[in-house]
Amino acid sequence: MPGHFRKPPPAGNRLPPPRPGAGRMHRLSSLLRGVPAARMGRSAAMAAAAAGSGGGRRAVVAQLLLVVLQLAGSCGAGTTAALPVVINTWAFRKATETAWRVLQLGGSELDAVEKGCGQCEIDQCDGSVGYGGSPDESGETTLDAMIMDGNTMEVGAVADLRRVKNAIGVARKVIEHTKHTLLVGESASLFAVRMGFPYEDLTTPKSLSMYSKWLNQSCQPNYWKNVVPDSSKSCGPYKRLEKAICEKWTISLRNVHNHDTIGMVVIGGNGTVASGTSTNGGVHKIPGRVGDSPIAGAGSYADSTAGGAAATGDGDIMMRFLPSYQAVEYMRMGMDPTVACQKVISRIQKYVPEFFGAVICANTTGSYDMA
Ligand code: SD4
Repeated sequence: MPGHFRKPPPAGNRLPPPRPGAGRMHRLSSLLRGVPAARMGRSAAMAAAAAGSGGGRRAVVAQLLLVVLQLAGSCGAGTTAALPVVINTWAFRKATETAWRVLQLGGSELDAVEKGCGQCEIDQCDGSVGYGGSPDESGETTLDAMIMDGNTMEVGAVADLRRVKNAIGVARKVIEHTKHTLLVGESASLFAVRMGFPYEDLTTPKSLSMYSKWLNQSCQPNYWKNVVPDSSKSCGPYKRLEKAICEKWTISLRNVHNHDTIGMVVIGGNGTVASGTSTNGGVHKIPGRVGDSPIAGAGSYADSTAGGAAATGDGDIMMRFLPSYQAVEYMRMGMDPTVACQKVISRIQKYVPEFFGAVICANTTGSYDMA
């Protein structure tokens, strides 16, 4: 709870204390829906999209950045293009290049996704990936990540991972060394330590200052509803309000400024698909909250017989619709990535018109797009 900064885990689960101190790009293409790239004044690696068509509803216009690396050929929305392809959400170009390099050096598609997203964990991409970002209500940074092999349909994922930086690396170990799919919380951290990952503090001066600022502004905004004291005015601890007010779908705190999960899809030269995500979730989330990113079919999905997709945005909403799974299924039915992505977003908008989020889609021929 607010005010109880970094409460230690229950003794039974407690981990040892943190260790002290502990191709060249042949074609870089930008995608754009609605606005010519030349007018954007951004790097050619980036694209901006007007997210949300909304059919007459107020469109949520957001800058969504997408980076693509592709071997050759004419790239772009709905076109058939050359393989391999590395595509990821947002302007995390270093992550894209890292994944690309892995492929060039003969690594697998899964290796490329792991190292590409891992690069963002190191770089703390936009503060929304890796350590030192999105402190929860107790001030702690926790991580969600997943990785999926589109050949075997194996998934490895971790959620609410604490005190371990390389979340997608741990997710990969879930595939390699367990028969499970998703490990969570303190137990995921114990697993990570067993797998040889260092145990480190994920707090930084920046995350501490975000946390103090939030406490000083009466814990606003937060994710509570139907509680006393009134969560729109004061900090907790909260109790449930006996007579809950029936609320409609509400837009959560996330918008373009405070969420930038990396979601990556890699299509190898032979059409093998792998995908993954990594994030530190939502700022000031309630401890224990897990978003869409580590959930197969929500955060990302890969199927070498159809394609891959990954999502970024308001995970509390997105995970209810399994957008990545749905996009891949649309591509399996023969829809091109443009239509697949758009249909997924439209379906969510039917229920939550002001929802903020995006999906990237790529099929096994190397066509890609986003909505
Ligand atoms: C989540 N989808 O945890 C993630 C956060 C995010 O861009 O920012 N996505 O809800």
